[in-house]
Amino acid sequence: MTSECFIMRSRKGRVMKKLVMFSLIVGLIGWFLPAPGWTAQDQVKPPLEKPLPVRPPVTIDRFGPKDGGATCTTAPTINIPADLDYHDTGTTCGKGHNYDDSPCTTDFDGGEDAIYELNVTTPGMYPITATPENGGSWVGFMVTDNCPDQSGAQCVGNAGGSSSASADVTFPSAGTYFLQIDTWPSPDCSDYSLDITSAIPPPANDDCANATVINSLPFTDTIDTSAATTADDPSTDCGSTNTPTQSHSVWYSYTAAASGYLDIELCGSSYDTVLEVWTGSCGAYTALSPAQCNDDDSTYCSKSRQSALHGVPIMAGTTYLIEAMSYGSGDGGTLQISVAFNTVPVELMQFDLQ
Ligand SMILES: [Ca+2]
Ligand SMILES: [Ca+2]
Ligand SMILES: [Ca+2]
Repeated sequence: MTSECFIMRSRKGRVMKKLVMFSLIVGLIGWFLPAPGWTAQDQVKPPLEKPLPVRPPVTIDRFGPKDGGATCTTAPTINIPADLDYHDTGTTCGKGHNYDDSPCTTDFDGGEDAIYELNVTTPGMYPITATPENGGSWVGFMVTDNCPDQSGAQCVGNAGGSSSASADVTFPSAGTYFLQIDTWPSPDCSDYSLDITSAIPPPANDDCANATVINSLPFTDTIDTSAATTADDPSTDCGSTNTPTQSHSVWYSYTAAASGYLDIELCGSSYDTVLEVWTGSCGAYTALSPAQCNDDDSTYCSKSRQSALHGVPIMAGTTYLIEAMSYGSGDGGTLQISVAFNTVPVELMQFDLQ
């Protein structure tokens, strides 16, 4: 290598070193210089996040789909049987002590009350239960055929208890009724649940059109009339004259094989009965002359409220309709009926024996 070449290489090396140093300095200055538009606040800004969607406030329906109303005019409607089986939760607290003289004459109307309107399209017997909830107690219910503060409102059914109130309530006809849920203070009010379930089927011979046919005598039958109704029943010639009159009726029919007399007894029944015999046809009832109707028999029945008819005159070929009822707004129960035939009235037979 010549000395000139050595000098040339030495100069190139120094130039390269200077270029490298310059590049490093420029890079460091660029690193620390702020970007255009930079402010000091940018340095403390949190990282951008996607905003949460705005949701409507959630309402918790603590007291079920309807809850009772404070008064009859604000009462929600329960359609019977369309809304069955019906379940609701509610409270009487805060609804006011608006009704305290229920026609059901119970002490379970002394607290605050919640009211439901019952729109009954199919009469019959429906189980109703009111149960205290959330630590409540002594809840009762009363069903009436009008708002309980209206003159002439009648009790249709009621129940009460410390832990539950249940009753099979019979709606005698289609129409509007009111259900009052209340307490026997204390407590003055309570949360509750309400259940109304499907109708208990009535006995097969509930209606005259489905009367049990008596083919031969003597005849006996025992049935439960608790769920029997009074649809299309005639006005009776004896028994209660109050409203409602007789209830829980069942029907038997007998076409007389021979002329003579019928002896009919309901003596073994478990409830206060009423008995009448008709001719004609269902819906076009004709009372016998004189009317054959009995409320309380003291000659043949050992109990005090059961019914009997002896010596009912019958003519061969004529169909007789026998109607057995529960007195007034009674509950019905176990009916025991016996029908016998005599050629002479029992009274005359007894007379002959004397
Ligand atoms: Ca009350
Ligand atoms: Ca009936
Ligand atoms: Ca009676």
